[in-house]
Amino acid sequence: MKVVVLAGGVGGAKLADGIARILPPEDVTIIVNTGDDFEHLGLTICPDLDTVMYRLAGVANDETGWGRAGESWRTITELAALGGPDWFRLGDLDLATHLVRTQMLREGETLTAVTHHLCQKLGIQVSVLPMSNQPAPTQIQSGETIYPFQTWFVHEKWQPPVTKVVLPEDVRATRAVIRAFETADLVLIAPSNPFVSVDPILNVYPIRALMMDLPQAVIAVSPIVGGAAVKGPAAKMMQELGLPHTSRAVAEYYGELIDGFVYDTQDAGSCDDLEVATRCLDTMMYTEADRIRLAGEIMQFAEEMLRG
Ligand code: FO1
Repeated sequence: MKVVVLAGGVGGAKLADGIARILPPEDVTIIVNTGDDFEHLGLTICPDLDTVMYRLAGVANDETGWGRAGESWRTITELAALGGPDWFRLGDLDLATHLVRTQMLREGETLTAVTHHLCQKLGIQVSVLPMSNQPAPTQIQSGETIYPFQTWFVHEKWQPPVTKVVLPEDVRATRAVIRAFETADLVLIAPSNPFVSVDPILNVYPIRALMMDLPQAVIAVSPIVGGAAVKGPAAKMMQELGLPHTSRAVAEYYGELIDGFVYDTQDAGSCDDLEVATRCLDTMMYTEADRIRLAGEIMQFAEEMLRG
């Protein structure tokens, strides 16, 4: 069964890893949000691509969820001593990724080609695709102020209340992304932030239309457990955007886009009367074994759905 996973951030990377560990590599494509990307210190930084690649390569930093395991901070420490900006923490190993990516982009390679190169060097066999080769920066409007995403998320610690998530116009999917949707039997929306990890992917033309039209099944996994986000600002944003911060509200937010919805046992009973098929599972992924178990249970749910 050919599976496409829409992923951004930490939760997305974990489910992508679980799926990658139980299916043949040629059947798995991870489509990653690039709305968090930005230019910083002259480097092109792609946090969600890196979080997904590092997790798939087994070198992710489990404490922070981003960056590399076993990281050192000599360069950023000296950079700060020299008066450079150190609000966005760049580790020494992580910097190597940004340097290689920036150099290859400057030589005219596409972000898709750069990502493929990095995946090969990191020993990743599944296909990891940026949603687009064009810059597609997400901005956060808070009242009269519009923040670049990383300024809001890291520098302001996602505290400014969100009035609106501002997504770019006219961003187009790559041919590889379109082909992945056209050959997919199943599309999984990972437990990522619906507004700043998933919506930016759906905003890329023609991804939302492909997901609505193609006969394959679409299953979303709730990033909200017990009324809170497992990690990050999703629940806070739901409140600020006037939505209940519940897993049910996530299912309703995705609406007709999804055919199935996976939510956590902590919310058992809250989604039973939804129109879409639902499955109540332990969705917490603390360990690799958790990631493999959950991926298997979701695939079983999908197979039952596809068998009809
Ligand atoms: N998130 C932070 O909260 N603080 C940081 O200093 C930080 C540095 C960083 C460096 C590289 C990278 O790939 C990600 C990094 N992140 C950091 C996470 C980043 O803000 C992502 O956009 C979030 O994980 C949301 O996807």
